[in-house]
Amino acid sequence: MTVQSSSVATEEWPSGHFIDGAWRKPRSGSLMETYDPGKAEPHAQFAAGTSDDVADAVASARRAEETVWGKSLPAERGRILMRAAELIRQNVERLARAEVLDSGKTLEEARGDVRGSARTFEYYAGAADKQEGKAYPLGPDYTSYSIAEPVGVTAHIVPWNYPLSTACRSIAPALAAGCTAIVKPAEQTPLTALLLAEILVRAGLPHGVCNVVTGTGISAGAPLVSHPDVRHVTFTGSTVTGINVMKAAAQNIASVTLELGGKSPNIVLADADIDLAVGNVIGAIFENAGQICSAGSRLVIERSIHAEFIERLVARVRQLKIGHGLTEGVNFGAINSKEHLNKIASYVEGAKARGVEVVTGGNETVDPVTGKGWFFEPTIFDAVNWSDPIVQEEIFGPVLAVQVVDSIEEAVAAANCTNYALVAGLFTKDLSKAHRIARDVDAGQVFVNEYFAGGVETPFGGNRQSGIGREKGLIALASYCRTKSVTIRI
Ligand code: TXE
Repeated sequence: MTVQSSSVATEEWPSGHFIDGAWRKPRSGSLMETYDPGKAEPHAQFAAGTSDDVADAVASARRAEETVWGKSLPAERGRILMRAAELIRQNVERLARAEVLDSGKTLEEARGDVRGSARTFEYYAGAADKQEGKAYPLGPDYTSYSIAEPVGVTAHIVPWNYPLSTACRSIAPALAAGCTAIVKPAEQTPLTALLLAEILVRAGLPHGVCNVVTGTGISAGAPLVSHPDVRHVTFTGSTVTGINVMKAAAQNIASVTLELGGKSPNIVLADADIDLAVGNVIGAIFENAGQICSAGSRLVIERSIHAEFIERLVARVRQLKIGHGLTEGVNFGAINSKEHLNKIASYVEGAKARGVEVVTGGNETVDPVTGKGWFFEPTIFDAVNWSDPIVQEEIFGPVLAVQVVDSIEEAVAAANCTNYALVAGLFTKDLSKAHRIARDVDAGQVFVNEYFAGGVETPFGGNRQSGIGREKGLIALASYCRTKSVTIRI
C-alpha cells in the first residue's frame, strides 16, 4: 500500500533506498507500508521506487564497476566478502527479527536463514580468487588462453519467502566475480536487503557496488530488468513473472538466471525408514508454512505402507504449534500476505468442493494468543487424482497432496507428472532403487533420505517451468562472468 504519511513507527528500520553507499529518499517522495503477517498489521515504511531511482542505482553500479570493483584484486574482493560474512553473523538477531516481522516466518527459521546467508558470503569469499583461465592447444606457433571477466552491472529480483538468503545467494557470487549489483527486494519484505547493503559497506565494499531499490515489481522491478546497462538478471519468483523478466532482458541481450516455481514430489518407498520419512515429509512441506519453491508439496507413496504412514504423519502434523514468529515455542508461522492467504484458501476450497479427502487441516486460522494474523492450518489431502489442480499447480502454502502408487515405475511417473521440475525427495534403504530413481526423475536436484540435503556448495535450480540456470556452487559464478579468449601468433 502506498502512503504519504502514517502512524507506523519506523525508527527501528531504514526507510530509504540504498544507492551509492548512502540512504536515499525516493524521487517520488512516496513511501509504502510493509505488514507483519503474524499480526496482519503494518509495521514499517519503505521507499516506493520508480524508474528514476532505478536509473540512479544503475548509474552508481556502472560507475563502481568501471572505476573500482571490476578492476579490484580478486583476493581483496574475497577479504571484503569474508568480513561481510562475519558482520552478518554478528547481526543475526537484528536481521532475523526484521525477517520475522516482514515475512511471518518463525524466529528459529529466520535465524537459520541468516546463518546460511553468512555461510554463502564465506563460500564465495573463498572463490573470488580461484577463477582460473584455460589455455588451448593450437601448436607451437600460437599461445591461446581465455580469462573470465565480470559481466558488469547485475540485477537481483528477490521474492518474499526467503528475502535475505535469496538475495545473498545471488549477490555474493556476483560480487565475488567482480560485478556490481542492484537488488530489488519484494515489496512485502524489503528490510533485510536494506540492512544487508549497509552491512556490506561496513565490511569495506566500495560505494555503489551493491545498491538496493525498494518498491513494487511494476514500478521498480520492471524498469530495472529492462535497463540497457544491466548485463545479467537473477530472478526468483513466479513462472509468469519470470517469463516477463526473460523477455525484458532479451531486449538488451542480457542473460538471465530464473529460479521459478515448483511442485516437488517426495517419494517414499515401502522399504523406507518410516520415522525418518515422516519427519522429512513434514519438514519438506510445512517449513516456512510451505512457502518454499522447493517444498515437497506432493507425497508419492507406495500403497503397502500408505495407511500406516498417513496415520503417523497426521499425528505428528497435529503437534505443530502455530503462531506469531516471535512467540516462544512456535514452529509454524504465518502466511506472508492476505492476498496469498486467499490464494491458498481458494485452492483448498476447490479441492474440497471436488470431493478430495482432507485428512487434517483445511482452514484459515489466526494466532491462538492474539486472535490476529494470516495463518493457514497444515493441510493434507489424501489419494489425490494426478490431474487435480492441487497436484498440478503450485499452491505455495502448507498443503500436501498425496499420490498413491503401486510400483517404482509408477512412482517415477507420478513424480514427473507436472510441468515443474525443481527438486525431488526420495526415501528408501535400497541403494539401487535410489540411483535408479535419481536417474529417472526430472528435477534439478534429488535429495535421498534427507529432504533439502545439500548446502551452498551444491548447485541449485530447476528444469522446464521451474527455471533456467543454476545458483549456488562454483557453477553460479559462470552467470556473472563472460569468457574472453586471446590468441597470439608467435
Ligand atoms: O511473485 P512475483 P508473487 C510463486 C508463488 C506465489 C506466486 C506469486 O506461487 O504464489 O509466485 O507471488 C518482482 N519485473 N512464488 O506475486 O510476481 C516482485 O516485486 C521485475 C514462487 O510475489 O514473481 C518481487 O520482488 N520484477 C517463488 C519478485 O518479482 C517483478 C517465490 C517476485 O514476485 C515484476 C515467490 C516485473 N514485471 C513467489 N513483477 C519462488 N520461486 O521461490 C514482479 N516483480
